[in-house]
Amino acid sequence: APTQPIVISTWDFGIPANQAAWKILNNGGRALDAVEAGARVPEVDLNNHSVGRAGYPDRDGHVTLDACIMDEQGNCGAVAALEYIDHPISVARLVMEKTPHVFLVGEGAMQFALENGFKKTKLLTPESEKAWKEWLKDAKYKPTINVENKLYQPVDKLPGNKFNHDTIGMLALDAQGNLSGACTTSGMAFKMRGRVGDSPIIGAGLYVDNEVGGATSTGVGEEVIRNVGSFLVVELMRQGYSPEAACKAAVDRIINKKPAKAKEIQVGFLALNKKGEYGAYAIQSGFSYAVCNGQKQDLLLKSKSTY
Ligand code: SD4
Repeated sequence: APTQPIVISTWDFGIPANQAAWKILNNGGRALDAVEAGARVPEVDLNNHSVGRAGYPDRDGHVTLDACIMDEQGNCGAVAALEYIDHPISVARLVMEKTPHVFLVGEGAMQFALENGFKKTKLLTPESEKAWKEWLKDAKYKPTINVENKLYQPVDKLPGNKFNHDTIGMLALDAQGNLSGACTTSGMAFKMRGRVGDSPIIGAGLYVDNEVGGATSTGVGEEVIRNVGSFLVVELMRQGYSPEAACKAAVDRIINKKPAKAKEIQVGFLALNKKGEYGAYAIQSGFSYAVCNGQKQDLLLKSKSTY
């Protein structure tokens, strides 16, 4: 039976991303095409320092990108530590569609992208370089929790927000009733060279099961990986949890294992089920998400949180 399409994504920069996805969904297009098109928006937004081009570099100054994508048949593709390519989500999709593999990393991922027509592009912008050099001055290498809604401000107007690490995770349901998801990030700002977070890891940063729903995450990836967060959220929805209740249970899992540490970090989950119901939950306040459907294309909601 035909369903009402919907697309949801993490953070305020999810609004323009959703709108790109919506153009496809609203024309009867496939959720997979929608999430790819949506994720490509922040990937080239030079004001966004946590996804794609202009993302903050690692602590040695290299911008390294992580992304994954998953479709309604359970196919998936991922790239991690990809350098010099500004649409990692599209490379991830090609890994899914054109190789026998799921996950390419580093040099090999870049080589695959170049062989498939992607152009080598400098991803470090003067602004991001400046933020990195600022950070180097008294680098404590301690990521702090997000300060919401500051991502569109120039770096030098972001005191205390230089370690921001926010990812776009997007989930869509199309008119055929099929679900897909995408997740793309430059990872934790000023991370160690070679560090990979949850975002490109199927089951951690993203998971989609077309019978049940999809989930994605943002925040400190290490905690999400340890708890296989997005898979957990989907499995809880399978057991009958609402999207929000499933996200909360996954957050509780993280908090209960390490209560002291959890007070200092942010993790947020976002979920969409097969009926088009959605919800989110985060450790800390300040996690927002964007919802776009036939009624409204630029809705921004605040997630509930424990702290
Ligand atoms: C990561 N979760 O690399 C990703 C990016 C991030 O808020 O930090 N998102 O850990």
